[in-house]
Amino acid sequence: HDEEAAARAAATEANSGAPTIFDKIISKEIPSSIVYEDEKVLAFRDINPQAPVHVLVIPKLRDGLTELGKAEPRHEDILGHLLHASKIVAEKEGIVDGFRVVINSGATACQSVYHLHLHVLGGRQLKWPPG
Ligand code: IU
Repeated sequence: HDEEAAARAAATEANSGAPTIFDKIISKEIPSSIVYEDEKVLAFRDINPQAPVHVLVIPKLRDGLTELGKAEPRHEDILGHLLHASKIVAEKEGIVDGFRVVINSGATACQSVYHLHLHVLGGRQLKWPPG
């Protein structure tokens, strides 16, 4: 499949340390709709929203976290920080009573950008299981 080949090519590139588009979003070279920001993380609206609220929460420093599957013990603090930031985003967006946090890790899970990101989804009735 072309889509899978493209995802694998992106994964190979990212794992070689190549920057992703999220670096330009972090540096604000590419504008985004920022929902929350602190010294460690940035949360911005997904350009292709899958729900009324669809926000991506990312670490400002990738530090080898191209995907969750590459996490190491040194990443524990940032992983916790990202999860807590997701809750802050849900609160700010008015969906804290019902929302979903998703991490796609690897091409098989349809990860397309190789800089770890949490998807915060809500604002409608969500279905289970996801596709
Ligand atoms: P994924 O888990 O790697 O598949 O998610 C990547 C997401 O990044 C996806 O939902 C895209 O719509 C989103 N995105 C974005 O918000 N802005 C961009 O410039 C690009 C992708 I490229």
